Formats: sequence, structure tokens, C-alpha cells
Amino acid sequence: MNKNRQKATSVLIIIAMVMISLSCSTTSTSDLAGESIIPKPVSITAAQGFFELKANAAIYIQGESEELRKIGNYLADKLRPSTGFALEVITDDKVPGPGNIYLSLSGTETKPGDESYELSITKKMVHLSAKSPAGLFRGVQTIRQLLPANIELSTKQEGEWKIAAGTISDYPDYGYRGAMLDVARHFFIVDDVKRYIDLIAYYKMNALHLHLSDDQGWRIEIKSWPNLAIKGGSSEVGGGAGGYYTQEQYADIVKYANDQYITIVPEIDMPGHTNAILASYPELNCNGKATELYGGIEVGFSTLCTDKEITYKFVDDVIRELATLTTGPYIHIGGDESHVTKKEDYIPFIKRVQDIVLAHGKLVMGWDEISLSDLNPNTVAQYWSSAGNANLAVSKGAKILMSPAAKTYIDMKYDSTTVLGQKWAGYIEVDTSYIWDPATLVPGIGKDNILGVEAPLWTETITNMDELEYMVFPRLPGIAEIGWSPVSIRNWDDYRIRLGKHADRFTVMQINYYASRQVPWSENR
Ligand code: NGO
Repeated sequence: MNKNRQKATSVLIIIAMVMISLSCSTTSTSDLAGESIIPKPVSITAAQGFFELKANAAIYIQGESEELRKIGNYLADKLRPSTGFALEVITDDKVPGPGNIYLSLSGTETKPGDESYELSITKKMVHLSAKSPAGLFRGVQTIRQLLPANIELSTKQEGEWKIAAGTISDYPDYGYRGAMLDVARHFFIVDDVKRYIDLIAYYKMNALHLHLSDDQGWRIEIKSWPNLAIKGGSSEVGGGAGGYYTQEQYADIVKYANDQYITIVPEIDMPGHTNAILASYPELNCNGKATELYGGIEVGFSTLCTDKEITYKFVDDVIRELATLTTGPYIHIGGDESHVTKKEDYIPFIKRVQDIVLAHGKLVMGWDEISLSDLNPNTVAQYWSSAGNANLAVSKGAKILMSPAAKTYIDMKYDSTTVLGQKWAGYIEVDTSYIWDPATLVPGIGKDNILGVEAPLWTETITNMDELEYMVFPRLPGIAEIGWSPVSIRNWDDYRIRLGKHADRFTVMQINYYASRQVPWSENR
């Protein structure tokens, strides 16, 4: 070979190598700032290069804390099946050598439950640091989303596990970011609730509100009033068998959620939405006669008898047992649509029930109607339909949890062709549920008045996990982003592209989702 041909051949080889390396490096490893993380992090700074997770990597955690070890194990459990790597979890006070993931606590927690985290990715190491374990747990979700979607598969995959280099500094805009699941209209078993917890954790939500009682069913064992679960738990919408959680099962759900830094907020709806109670105990009816169990979907026809003393004994017993099962600060007392309770009875009833909850060491949440009553300090009103009620609550010193039905009710149909769901609050396409700002939606209610956001899933028409997921995805990730990412960095055109890229993740996580035409989905469906 003469010199010129040699030169030409080496140029060709170099070009070929560059092309091969370009085709191997997916967009997901080239630019940290271009990654499709939901909720969008507060700040991302991209750097050159990438970190590659290899077979000899370990997850180092700082110090001997059992809590941090748990988070390390959680991350390892997520990454082991698809990578096939051992990913030993090692506690060590020294900063680990190259090739590893390092989780550490830094600084001091400024407020309890601080969920901020910092993520630094270099060629040498992925270093996640936070002021609290909750922050580390949120950061772990970012690491999952930065790896290729196949990381979520449960069988070993061939492939490179790269993360683009750079730093992320992130923290939530609102302290409460929740989902609500109505297990009363249709019952969902413990494993379903656990899957839902896993899914909301992936989008950094930190609360799951369980609607445990309604006209159609009672879903939690109460030892002092056993018939609530036995009889009241035996019905649901459409005449199915219903079901209930034993206290052991419920405690298991609470623990499962707490391990993912998610608070369970239990709701016992009263004085309306109480037919299942009234069917179980005749003495709680004003006429002393039990009602029939109910499997329809009408609302607003039932009420506890607010004049009878036994009603308050009942409430006290239920709240006492529930409070011992509740690790979070709140118990939700419902209070919505008590259309057959006289206003003069409703107002003192809600006041007295608040006092009972407080006496058992918990704070009160209730739907926005509770603002008609006196509100105890720290009571939270959940805005769903009446801006007037929400403003009244604020004037009484309450904080607002934002669940505007026309934006966050993910039981609403997407459009006129959606088979599942209701439409009384309007159709809610993906853009409608995303394009709004909690701090400006209701005149008179600003950011300082707001505790956070919550997406309720009422289940009159939702009977199983496939149906649940279809209504929840893809609207829930958007609501999670509204709660986490500041309004200044949120933008529908950017969001829809990031959301579209999550299609691959939905698929590998076997999430049944609605492929809205508004979103450029990354996979061919
Ligand atoms: C309303 C009603 C619920 C229904 C839901 C259906 C509230 C707070 N109360 O919301 O009982 O299930 O609408 O969308």
C-alpha cells in the first residue's frame, strides 16, 4: 500500500468508527439537558461524556443507616433484573472509586420531609445527594428515568446502560403531590393499590388518598363496628362482591407506601355518602331502620343522623382505630354533597368531627364544602368544584388542596369517544389536564394558600387495573409535574414531547395508556 492509499484507508476507518459510535449512542446518552424527565427538574447542566453502568458496579451508601440501605436496595432491585448485574449495596463512609453509584446525605434538613436532591453524573460516578432520605428516593426516580427505558424490564437485556454527564439540582414546588383512588365504588385489592403506589412514586408523588367509604361500600375493617366491613363491604357499583382491607392488610399498604416516602391519607366520607354505613347499623339511621345496600351511581341521597349521640360514638371509634393505622398527619372526613343533611345540622356536625380527629392526634382534610363550618387551625379544604367554598375556606385560615374537577378529575373522559369515565366536569384531554397553574386558577387563591395538588380517580365506571391505568395515563404524570416543577419551566409544547418519549417506559412497565393524538408517542402503535 502506498502512503496516500494508507492515508485514505485510515480516514475511511475513522469515518466508519465515528458513524458506528454515533449510531450506537442513542440521544438518551448525548445530552443530559435533552432528557425526558417527568416531572421536569428545576435545573439541569449538561457536561461532556457519559457514565456507563457496568457489571462490576456497586451502589455505595454513606454510613450505616438502615433507612439509606433500604433506598440503596430499592435502586438495586430496580436495576438488577434488566442489567443482570450483581449491584452489591455497600455501606461505606469513603467516597467510592470509579464506576459506582453513590448515595449520600448532605447538609442538614431545613424542613421535615425536604425532598430536594442533587445529582452529579461524571464519567467516573453517579453521585446522588440529598438532605433527607425522601430526597434521595425522589432522586432515585430521576436515575431510573435517565437510563434507557429497558432498564424497567424484568429480564436480562443486552445493551449499554449509559447516563449523559452533567448535574441536576431539583426540588418540588408544592409539598403535597397526590393521587386519590376511590376503592369504595369498585374495590381494588392490596396488590392493585401497591402497583398504583409504584406508579405514582415513579413521578415523584408523595401522597395517596384512599376514599375508603361511600354509599356503595365500606372498605376498612373497624374492630369495634365489625359489620361495617362484613356487611357494608359486601357491595359495590354494579352489584359485584366488593371487599375490604383487614387492618393488617391496610397497615401493609401504609408501610409499602411509606417505604416509597408516600403518605396514605384515609378518607371516611360523612355525613353524606354513607349508605353502606346505614345499611350495616340500623341505629345510625334517624328512623332506626337499616337501609338496603346500594350498587347504583347516584350521589347525595344519604346522611348520618346528626341528632343522635351514637353517631358521634361511631365517628369517634372509627377515627380512633383509623388514627392508629395512620402514619401521616391527615385524616380526610369527606363532607361533600351532603344534600339531604340540613345546613344547620351539617355545620355543627363538621365542627364536631374535626374536634374528634384532632383529639386523636390527626389533622383534618375535607372536600371544599366543609368551609361552611368553622374550621380548626390546620384544616385543609380540598377544592374540587366551588371556588366560593375554596375562598371561604381561605378566609377562615385553611390551606387548599387543589383538585379542580375540570382539570384533575381523571375519571373524566378524554373526549366523546372515550368509553370509560364520566363527563359531568367536561372532557379532559391531556393538554387540558396539563395547561393550568394552581396558583392562578381560582381568583383570590394564591400559592401561599395552597398545600398542593391531587388527581382523584373516582371509580363508578372503573372496575380493574387495565381500566384504571387507561384513565390515569397519561394524565397523572402531567399533574405530578404541575405539583413538582415551577410554572416558569413548564410548557405544553416541551412537555408533550417529553411525555411522548415515556411511551417506551409505559410499554416496558406494562402500563395500559391512552395514546392521545396530541402527543408524539415515541413508539409505533
Ligand atoms: C364528585 C363526587 C363523587 C363522585 C365524583 C365523580 C366529589 C368530591 N364528590 O366529587 O362522589 O364520585 O364527583 O366524578
